[in-house]
Amino acid sequence: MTRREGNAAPAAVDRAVEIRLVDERKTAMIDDVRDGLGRRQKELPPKYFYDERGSELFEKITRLPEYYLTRSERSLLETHAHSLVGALRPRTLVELGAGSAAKTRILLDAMRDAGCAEQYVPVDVSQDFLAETARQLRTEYPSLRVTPAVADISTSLGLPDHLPRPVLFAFLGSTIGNFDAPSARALLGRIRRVMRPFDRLLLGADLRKKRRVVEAAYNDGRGVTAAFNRNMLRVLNRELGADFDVASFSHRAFYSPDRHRIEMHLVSARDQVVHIPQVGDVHVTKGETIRTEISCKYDRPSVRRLLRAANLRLEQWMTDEDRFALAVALPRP
Ligand code: SAH
Ligand code: AVI
Repeated sequence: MTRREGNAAPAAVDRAVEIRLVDERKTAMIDDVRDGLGRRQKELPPKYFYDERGSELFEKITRLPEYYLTRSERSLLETHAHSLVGALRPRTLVELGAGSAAKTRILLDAMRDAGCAEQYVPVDVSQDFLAETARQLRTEYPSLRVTPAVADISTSLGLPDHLPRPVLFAFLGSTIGNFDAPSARALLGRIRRVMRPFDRLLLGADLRKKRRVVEAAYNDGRGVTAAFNRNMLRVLNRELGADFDVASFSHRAFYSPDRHRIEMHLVSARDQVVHIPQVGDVHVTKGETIRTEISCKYDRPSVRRLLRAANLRLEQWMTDEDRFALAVALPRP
């Protein structure tokens, strides 16, 4: 049964659900902040970048000359979408971390051209941004059923019960790289458990390459990535009533070749105490950093291993001059 089919008046049910979701988000945020800022290397989960402003800043990042990821993935999708969709003929596209779904239009167009497009389920934590994405897509694809799901995919996918099969699950943009290995395995395992034999996963993965190229992508000349990074503190100030002095934190991003990942940090310019209601006082020393994101980079064997650990099998591997890869995976029995 969907939410709107219950006995209570739909508006009242929706309001109650919304209040519960806001409460749950706040409780989870307090737990995450207490846990993350209590560690020796302070850290905060990257999902808190994405309020409406954060999502818009990310969109700006995708247009930066240094940020090759989006352009590479787009060109791969343009080259391969029709043959992928032609082979699978998915009736549903589920997209995790959909954001503005800018590149998704390439898949949706291919599904429409193949005459198989029935339903699109964009899943994202960024509630208002997701609602706007869904609104625009309903206008652009009037015969497509667009059913957005607000969910934190690190705990649950939040999918509707009955989806027309086969389903193509898309996890694009190399967002998988923002999860450490155990969380990435758990997330892919969650996807695997809702897959049926003819469903497929389309995974975007940024590839290992020269340090200078990767570091430039996360240290753009216009300071958009720095603003995106600092936005997390603004989110915590607004949602938790914290008093981070945002201007006293600077952006740092570096590639760790041993761990094959970018780390993004906020560096404190001075000794300070941050007051966070329901968390307490957090002491930050001059030069101390808060890690806000990791962005793992892959090669074919590491993607294959990651998929395998989640009981998925790599079926197809497409790359764009070894900058970025699209992997197609099927469920192992
Ligand atoms: N897929 C798009 C957007 C990538 S940005 C692209 O390829 O350009 C990452 C997206 O994932 C954002 O929209 C963000 O809100 C969402 N996101 C990040 N962490 C998430 C989480 N834990 N659960 C659900 N969505 C998440
Ligand atoms: C969403 N994610 C894959 C981006 C990345 O490249 O890791 C987020 C980002 N962080 C800084 N710039 C972009």
